[in-house]
Amino acid sequence: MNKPKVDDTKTASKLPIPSPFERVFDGPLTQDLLLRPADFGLGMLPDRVQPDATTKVVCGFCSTGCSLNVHLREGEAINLTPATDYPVNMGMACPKGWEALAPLKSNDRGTTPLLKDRSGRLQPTDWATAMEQFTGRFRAIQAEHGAESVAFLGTGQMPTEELAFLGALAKFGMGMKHGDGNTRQCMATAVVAYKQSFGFDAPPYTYDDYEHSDVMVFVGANPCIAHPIMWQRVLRNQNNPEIIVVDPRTTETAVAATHHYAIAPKSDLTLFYGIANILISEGWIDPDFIDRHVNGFEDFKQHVSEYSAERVAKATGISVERLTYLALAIHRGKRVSFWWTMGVNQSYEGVRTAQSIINLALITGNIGRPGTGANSITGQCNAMGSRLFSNTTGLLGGHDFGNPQHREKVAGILGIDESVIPHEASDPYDEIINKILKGKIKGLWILATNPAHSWINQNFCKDVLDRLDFLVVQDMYHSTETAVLADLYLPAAGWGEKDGTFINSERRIGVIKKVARAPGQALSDFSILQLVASYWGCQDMFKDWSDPEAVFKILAKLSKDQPCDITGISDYRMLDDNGGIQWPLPEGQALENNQRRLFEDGRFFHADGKAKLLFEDPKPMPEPATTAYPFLLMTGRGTAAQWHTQTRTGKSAVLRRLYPAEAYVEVNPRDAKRLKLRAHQRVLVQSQRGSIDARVAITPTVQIGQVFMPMHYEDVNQLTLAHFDPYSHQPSYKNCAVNIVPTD
Ligand SMILES: Nc1nc2c(c(=O)[nH]1)N[C@H]1C(S)=C(S)[C@@H](COP(=O)(O)OP(=O)(O)OC[C@H]3O[C@@H](n4cnc5c(=O)[nH]c(N)nc54)[C@H](O)[C@@H]3O)O[C@H]1N2
Ligand SMILES: Nc1nc2c(c(=O)[nH]1)N[C@H]1C(S)=C(S)[C@@H](COP(=O)(O)OP(=O)(O)OC[C@H]3O[C@@H](n4cnc5c(=O)[nH]c(N)nc54)[C@H](O)[C@@H]3O)O[C@H]1N2
Ligand code: SF4
Ligand SMILES: [Mo]
Repeated sequence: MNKPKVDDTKTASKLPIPSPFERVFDGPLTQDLLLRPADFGLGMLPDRVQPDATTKVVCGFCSTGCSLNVHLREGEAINLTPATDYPVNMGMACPKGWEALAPLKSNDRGTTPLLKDRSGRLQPTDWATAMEQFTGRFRAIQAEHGAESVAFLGTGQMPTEELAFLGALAKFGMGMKHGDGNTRQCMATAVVAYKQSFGFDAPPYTYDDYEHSDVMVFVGANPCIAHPIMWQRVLRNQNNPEIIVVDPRTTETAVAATHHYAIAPKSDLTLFYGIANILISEGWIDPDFIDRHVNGFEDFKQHVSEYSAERVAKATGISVERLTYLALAIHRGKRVSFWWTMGVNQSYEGVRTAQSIINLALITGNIGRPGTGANSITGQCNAMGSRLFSNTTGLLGGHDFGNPQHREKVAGILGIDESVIPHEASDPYDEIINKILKGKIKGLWILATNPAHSWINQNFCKDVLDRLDFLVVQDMYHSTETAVLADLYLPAAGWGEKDGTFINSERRIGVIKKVARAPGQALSDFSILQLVASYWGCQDMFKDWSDPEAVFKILAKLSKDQPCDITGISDYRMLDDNGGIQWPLPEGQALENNQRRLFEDGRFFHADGKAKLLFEDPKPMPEPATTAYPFLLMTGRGTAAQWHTQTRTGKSAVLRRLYPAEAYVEVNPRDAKRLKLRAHQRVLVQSQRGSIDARVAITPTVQIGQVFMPMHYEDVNQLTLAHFDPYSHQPSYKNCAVNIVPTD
């Protein structure tokens, strides 16, 4: 593999160690910081770490949040091993974690900013020109079309400090009203479901719950592939648990489970209403818990009474006996936990489906005790940081833009004029795309996400991005499907090349550190944000946002008195010394237990302290299979070695050996026989929106009439149908109609 181009004058320096964690710019925030080489050096490691030592860093891929021991020589990472003394992974890591350093050394890393020339080619430029262009063009667009005509799209893969900086800079500093992130594609449904049901976006569990349960129900989740180290925690369970997997496909997780419910796609809502009906009619519920802690039971009971076992069996394809068995298993379990992921969230009725799972936990009193919970598994390493602190849908720190007291509090703590805080949440991602289409948004800043690959109905998405007057893309690589569309590309440092914190699935805040130099002139996103602030002229607003740790302390202040209060966490070192810390930890509370779950006192976050049962009738699938498009296409994760759009995992030779190089479509043997398809044969997979090449993989893991494609291959989203949950606006990636045509 080629070595990245590196500017020797900059990488040769071994700077003194000024503070425990990275201090990129320690001088005043002026444009001459461009001349300061600090961001290009090393030596920003915790002061107690010797240059030839080992330091702990949380993994930057999935939300499990494993800790990795990074081994250093002369202050620079040479390899890593999973940490044995971290409460999350206990010495384990999946292939992505083991290979986490490999993607940093790739010859398509951005080493200078790139600006589109008159002929439409991206040409190298310097940071000063890049910043002048960026701020100049965005200001010009705003002057002509109003402040709202520029927007941003962020990510769940940058540290919380950078996300908060981005959201605050864009909205309070640059006057943007709209910004969203890739967590819309991922967690929005869980966020809305929790907010409505519990009064706050609050996944209640701790990973120890995997080990305490005696019944675990996984819905639309494939942790063997997507969260392999969480699955290891399941395997450590000593209670001989029943593991029930609800998934149309016979996934690796379904095979490892004790029971697999291969339901018809998108029949989950009906299934769980049916199960609730059985539980209620059999008296297999917890009336005392309901009475004290839950609102809406009588209406819910009435609603589910219409879901007879026969009706549910017909809709789901699950026999009445097996439905009864599922209810009985939940009833018999002393500690029942429910887990869900994208098979639920990515749906046109995802919020109500997530709530149908939450409702089961509530009516059976399976929440707030070890081994229980209605538990949404998060996706990306910092999806939760983005949920609480990105300043997009919610105001910094889990606050509401619409709440005047919240605006006053945030303005006071940040020392900013309250008038710069918008009174409404941002438009969601799909609306931002619509507004570009309608010409209302003309400038877009995309950071650490790759929508030209990952957004739903890709051709449309690319057409829309093409309409922008100015597209800025900030990414580690200049080669991503989105970066190549940019008018201005900004080279970013990635995980391992900067400091900050991530919040994992069990609300644990963990530290990432700079253990490698970013190539060439690539800067941490944090530094790029400082530059933008400076060139925009709003650097005074961020004078206290001097480095990631300073921002962490500001965010802790903002969290005061919120359910996610972390005022008791003093600094990064405290996080590091304790194996990460779960929110909440208010000031004055001792950290007695580092495996904490929410709702142990039965108090939820609604004003009356009670949770709500929410429900609604299921809707028909918007694009069912037809004669012309006879298969239902599901998409999702392919292997533990592939990460999303593959910009990072695709760079590791080790990982590349662990998955097929070409896109493939999984087809049931009976369908294959009927269509006379051979294994590995080339086919076109066609939907009403696109037609893509793939190879056939014949496997009984998909049901007849259904096919599956991993999302990691570039073209897959050309097929998907852009439709969304009405409450969460999350795309429904896992259901559209396709046809398969052999081409050789
Ligand atoms: N290796 C790897 N790990 C990852 C990621 C990655 O890209 N690669 N990405 C991370 C991220 S951001 C996320 S969000 C998570 C996603 O983690 P998961 O949600 O576990 O992964 P998916 O494969 O997207 O979807 C899970 C399952 O939903 C099923 N499904 C589809 N339709 C339905 C339905 O109607 N009902 C039910 N019950 N199930 C259905 C699919 O068959 C699939 O097996 O993984 C994280 N971990
Ligand atoms: N068909 C289908 N599509 C899907 C899904 C599905 O199940 N099916 N799942 C959806 C889900 S759950 C998700 S989360 C999305 C993910 O979709 P994306 O967010 O588009 O996927 P990634 O490949 O993770 O993109 C992250 C980008 O950020 C860059 N990057 C990484 N670290 C940094 C950093 O520190 N700074 C900067 N500036 N850049 C960085 C990477 O190089 C990469 O280009 O995909 C969604 N798309
Ligand atoms: S399970 Fe997730 S956090 Fe752990 S090593 Fe793998 S990708 Fe990293
Ligand atoms: Mo995700």
